[in-house]
Amino acid sequence: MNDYKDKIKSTIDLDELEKLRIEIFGKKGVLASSFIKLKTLANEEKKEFASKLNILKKELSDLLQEKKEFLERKRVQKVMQKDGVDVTLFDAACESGALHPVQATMDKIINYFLNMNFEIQEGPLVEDDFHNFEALNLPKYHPARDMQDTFYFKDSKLLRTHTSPVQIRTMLKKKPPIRVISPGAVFRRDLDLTHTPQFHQVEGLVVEEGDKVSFANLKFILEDFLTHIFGDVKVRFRPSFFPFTEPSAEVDISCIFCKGEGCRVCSHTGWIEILGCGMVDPNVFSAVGYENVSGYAFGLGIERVAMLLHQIPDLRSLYEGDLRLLEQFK
Ligand code: 2U9
Repeated sequence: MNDYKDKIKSTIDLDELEKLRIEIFGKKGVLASSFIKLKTLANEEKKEFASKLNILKKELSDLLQEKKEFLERKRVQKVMQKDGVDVTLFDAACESGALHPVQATMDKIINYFLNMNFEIQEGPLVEDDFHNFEALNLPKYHPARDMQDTFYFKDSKLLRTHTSPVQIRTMLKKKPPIRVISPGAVFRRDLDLTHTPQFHQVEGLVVEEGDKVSFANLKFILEDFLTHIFGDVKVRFRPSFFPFTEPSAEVDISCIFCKGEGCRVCSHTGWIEILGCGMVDPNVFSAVGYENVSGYAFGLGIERVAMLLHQIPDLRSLYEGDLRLLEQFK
């Protein structure tokens, strides 16, 4: 039996060790037959043999366990040497990722408005006609509802074409004062250098009772916002039209590339259109059951801001997942 101690000590293979274990401890192993032999001995001899056998059993069991742990450690070391992988090692060359330029731009815009005491509101991407169009003073015959602009589902549901339905839902839920921005994805059937079928907007809405909210309030916040995002730029308001605001304006910044001198980006005008805004149309307030209130609203496309900030010429490249583009934003 003592042979087995040497055999265990000289084994260098886990499979071989397992065979030895079965030879010793198995049902038909040497220990089992020794215990059978024990029964045939006379009382005096039995006692001595049993004690020796039990000591040996313990020794063999300890030896086996020790050797097993040793060989297992060896096996792991061998695999690590061969494959060269140690996941616990610090890799100084490890590359970290970065926020997508659209997300980074979105965060920058959201942070400005959070600091200005606006709250964030989100809503469903699949909308209905009332929240996306009707309540926003976009009547049935309005061209913006055209099949060419809107993605429709079979059951008269649609993909929201702007985030304005979020503000409609907010007004239906609570009374003024309201001071919210709604960032998120919107969808339009459009694809070219400056349009993708999904893009992102941030819209803002401020409503108070009575005539407290004025165009001057709107002008102040947007001028402050645009110089916060684009630095030292001039801001100009141009009269415009939107169904949901009256009066309405489009807002331009002086071209950040040519400083207003005129270049290809600004079509030699010196100005770049950046957002739309206005005083909320009374028809919109009526649609949500608001009376005797005043408010302003604005909206801007995030991709457009990201394109200008990072000088990206083709909007589609933002969504192709090309590492050569994405790696520039680390
Ligand atoms: C409510 C009432 C009014 C949101 C507004 C614009 C003007 C606007 C465009 C900018 C570029 C959309 O992403 S874009 O194509 N937006 O010009 N958006 S006023 O007016 C609202 C919103 C909600 C209840």
